[in-house]
Amino acid sequence: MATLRLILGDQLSPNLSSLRDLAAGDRILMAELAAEAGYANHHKKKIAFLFSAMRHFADDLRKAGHQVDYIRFDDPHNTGDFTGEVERALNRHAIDRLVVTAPGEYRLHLIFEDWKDRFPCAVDIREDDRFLSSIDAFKAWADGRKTLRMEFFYRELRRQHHILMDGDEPVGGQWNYDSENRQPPKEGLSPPPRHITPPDAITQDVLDLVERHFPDHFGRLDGFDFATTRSDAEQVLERFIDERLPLFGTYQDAMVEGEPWMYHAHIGLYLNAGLLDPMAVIQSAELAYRQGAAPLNAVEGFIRQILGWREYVRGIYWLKMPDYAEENALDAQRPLPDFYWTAETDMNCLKQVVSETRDHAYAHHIQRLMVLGNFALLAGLDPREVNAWFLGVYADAYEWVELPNVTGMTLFADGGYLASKPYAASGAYINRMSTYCKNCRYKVAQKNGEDACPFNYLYWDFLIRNQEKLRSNPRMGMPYRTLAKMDAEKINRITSDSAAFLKKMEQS
Ligand code: DLZ
Ligand code: SF4
Repeated sequence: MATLRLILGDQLSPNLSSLRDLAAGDRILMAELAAEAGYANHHKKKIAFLFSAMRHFADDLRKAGHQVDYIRFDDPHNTGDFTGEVERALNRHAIDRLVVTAPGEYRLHLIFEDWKDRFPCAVDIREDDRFLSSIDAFKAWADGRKTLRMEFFYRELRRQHHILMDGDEPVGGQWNYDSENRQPPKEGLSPPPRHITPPDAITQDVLDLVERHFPDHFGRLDGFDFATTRSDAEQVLERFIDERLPLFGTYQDAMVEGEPWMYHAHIGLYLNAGLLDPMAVIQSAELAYRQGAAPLNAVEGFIRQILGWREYVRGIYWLKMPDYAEENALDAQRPLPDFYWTAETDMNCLKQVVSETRDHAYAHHIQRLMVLGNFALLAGLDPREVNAWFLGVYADAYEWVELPNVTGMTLFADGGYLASKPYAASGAYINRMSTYCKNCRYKVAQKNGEDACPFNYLYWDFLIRNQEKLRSNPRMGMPYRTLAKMDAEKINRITSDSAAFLKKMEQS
């Protein structure tokens, strides 16, 4: 009798817990599945990336002498979901034990737990220990705290893993250097090109398959240049550390029309699929600082995203599911407007960011949070629809990371559990941090009327609509004091401009 080891599309790591104690005669199962490709409107490039990375990973396992059952998407016997494929594998081989690393999404957690009763063999679901904090450790940290703030969790992990520490003190004397970051884009800013990986024969096959089978999915497939192997992903990382990390911190929030990558690493998709290990990435960045190749504000800011934020949102996800997916604290009900799919809108910031998302299955964090997310928050878009969109369109998105970022951080739909205040902003923020406004049909300096930037009146309309829920938030004191001083006529103009804009948006 042998063990069947199931590996999911985002578990492409040789040190995966389900691959430990691999013995001669064991079978590894990987499958390209309709259910996984179809539970969200996944971007075509995301599907192509995962299928190609899965095929490369399977080839590496075979080269290392392991027996892999790899079920291709167009295999006529492919049942389309994990349960069906495990069932078929159990019928093909003499198996007495199924081993799988815990999935990254709650919907699969429920299905995998169900297997314990369903299948005749033993089912061993192992911890996913590719993270720097376990789910149990996060729960213990969260226990008894009323609100959870990333900054304190991050400091503990810095100490625990001895990252950017001088003895017991943070390097440089501060934990956080964001005061030196977040500069607006400078005139003529020209980030160095990122590393690209031309498609090999495996990727080309997958691109043809995705073109044939997923014509209606969101996004463009042409120009696919993502890494699909560990070694290529490492090259992407190396090139980022050498060329763009030094200015990453300074310009991490800046948005420049026609520059989708800026000084960002574009490694989230590799980390989240298992092609890069978080600790190795963190250590490479720290080494760059120790060798004087990158400044502390950049390195600390970059490491905080991985050691702090990424671990923290995962902890929140597993702490709060399944209820977290239903949260809608601001009772937002408006359907997602079509322009999130088509990019057809006169608001240039949204047009640019949706277009880049469509072309690359990527946008950076401020484009997501302060353009797409900010609009969704101000317009009161339904969190379920906004979550479904973010889950599909980004190559790095899985529910464990997407849901807390959208429901908690972006939409304040958890009522302030994750974020201390809503990230609501008027057009002035987008104008300061981007080059979008100068090419926009709307006037960012205008507050009301036909030509006014919609973010301007929608911002105040949001505060008016939600004052019962938000006024007592200490971090919202300033805008509510300003609102209290507004005369009735001004408030009338805000609400009527907003109503007219939103009505038109719903009708188009
Ligand atoms: C996202 C995704 C897609 C598009 N396709 C597959 C697939 O065909 N086979 C597979 O094993 N995994 C796929 N995935 C990743 C899974 O959806 C992912 O493992 C879960 O969402 C848990 O994070
Ligand atoms: Fe966006 Fe307003 Fe600027 Fe236009 S003017 S790009 S809508 S922020």
